[in-house]
Amino acid sequence: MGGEDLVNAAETAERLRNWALEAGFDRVGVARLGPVPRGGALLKWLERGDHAGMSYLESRVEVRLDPRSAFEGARSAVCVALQYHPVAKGAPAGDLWPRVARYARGRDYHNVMTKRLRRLARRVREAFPGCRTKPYVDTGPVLERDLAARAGLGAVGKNTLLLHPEAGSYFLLGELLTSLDLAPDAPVADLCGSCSRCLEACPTGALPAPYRLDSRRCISYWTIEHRGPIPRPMRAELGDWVFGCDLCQEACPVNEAPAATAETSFELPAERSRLDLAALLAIAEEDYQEAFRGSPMKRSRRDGLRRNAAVAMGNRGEDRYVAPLAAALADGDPVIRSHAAWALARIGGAEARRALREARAGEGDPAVGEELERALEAFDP
Ligand code: B12
Ligand code: SF4
Ligand code: SF4
Repeated sequence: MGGEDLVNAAETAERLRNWALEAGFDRVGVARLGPVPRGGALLKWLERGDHAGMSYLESRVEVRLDPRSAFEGARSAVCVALQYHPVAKGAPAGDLWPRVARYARGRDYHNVMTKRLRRLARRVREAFPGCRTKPYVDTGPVLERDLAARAGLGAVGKNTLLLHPEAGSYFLLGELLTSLDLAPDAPVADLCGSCSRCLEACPTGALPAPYRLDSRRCISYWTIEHRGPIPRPMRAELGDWVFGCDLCQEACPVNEAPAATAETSFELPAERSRLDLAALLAIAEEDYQEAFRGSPMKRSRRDGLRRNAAVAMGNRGEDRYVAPLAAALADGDPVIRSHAAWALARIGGAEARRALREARAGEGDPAVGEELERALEAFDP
């Protein structure tokens, strides 16, 4: 690039940065597209099977390794961050909401951020006719943290999340890929140093080494991404998390005073906050659609959330959950019946045992029958 081009690249980047802030993002950075410096880490991650059942991550690996191949002429990215930490200090009340990841309590960030990125893209194309743009929020074959790190939005932490020295890690990422030449921002220096608090705080060993997350052990993976029954040995490890997990962020010193979101749509809506574990376990399709309209929790689907509620109740081990779990032994969904049986055995007591015995007598599904047998063995080993 000649001197004049460099000035243009810097001026254009500055305009786009301002427009991204005007579109409603908290922070913005610019990266020049090119091969991912630690691309080998992605290949190793996939080879080891650390992506668990998320087979979509195996596709378009060449774009993940070099986002220039996203489209013909792709050159730069405007990376954006939006905070989601709730304004209110402390966990929300109830037995359900403190165990729903903070990012997921309000409106779906994909919708909020994609809308804003599209608005930004229109503005860019109007100002630079012929320019090509592509917005992504989780939706594309892009290593978003790597790209955002290159754009100076933070440093990758040992928990694999992007950390910002002042804003912590409770923020979401998106990017607008463009064919424009933009002057890049400088990266942020490492923030972890000798700290390893997140590795110690992860209750399931899903962070077996710095910068490596094993999805096969991650609560976030099982509660959000996994469909169908949860393998029995994993159930006890999920604790009472119903959707996602924030433990490796809660442990992180950069989150000691995290920047709160100005985005009111990320707050837990009052009507949804009335739901508790028992109500979620029994929620009917119509009520589910009403309660979770526009929520990212829909990713788990109704059956996934109900399954997770049963596991959480079992792991909380409180007698008050015996009645709702006993009722779930008659549910139409065999996965719910199986997980309710497991949870009742975990809580124990005469009532739980009676409910399991009754259910075993009338159970027609062999897989659920086996779960009921196993559950009863916990009482009569
Ligand atoms: C698949 C996925 C998951 C999976 C796997 C997570 C993972 N760590 O990869 C599961 C379901 C477990 C998950 C969980 C969560 N996720 Co998620 N997830 C994704 C997704 C779609 C792809 C990630 C991916 O490609 N992973 C592949 C691996 C190989 O990438 P990587 O771990 O980043 O590896 C790179 C670096 O670690 C680095 N590296 C390797 N070695 C070394 C060494 C050093 C020294 C350094 C500096 C770097 C380094 O190089 C690698 C290659 O670039 C992204 C969106 C996207 N398209 O990027 C969101 C994304 C990463 N998730 C996000 C969030 C919010 C979460 C949760 C917090 C949600 C929750 N509360 O439950 C948890 C956090 C768990 C965690 N500790 O990461 C945000 C993160 C925002 C941020 N501040 O970092 C993203 C970016 C979504 C978004 N658009 O905002 N997620
Ligand atoms: S999200 Fe939870 S389970 Fe997953 S790595 Fe972090 S602390 Fe471990
Ligand atoms: S807890 Fe410590 S090691 Fe882990 S990401 Fe935060 S600063 Fe890094």
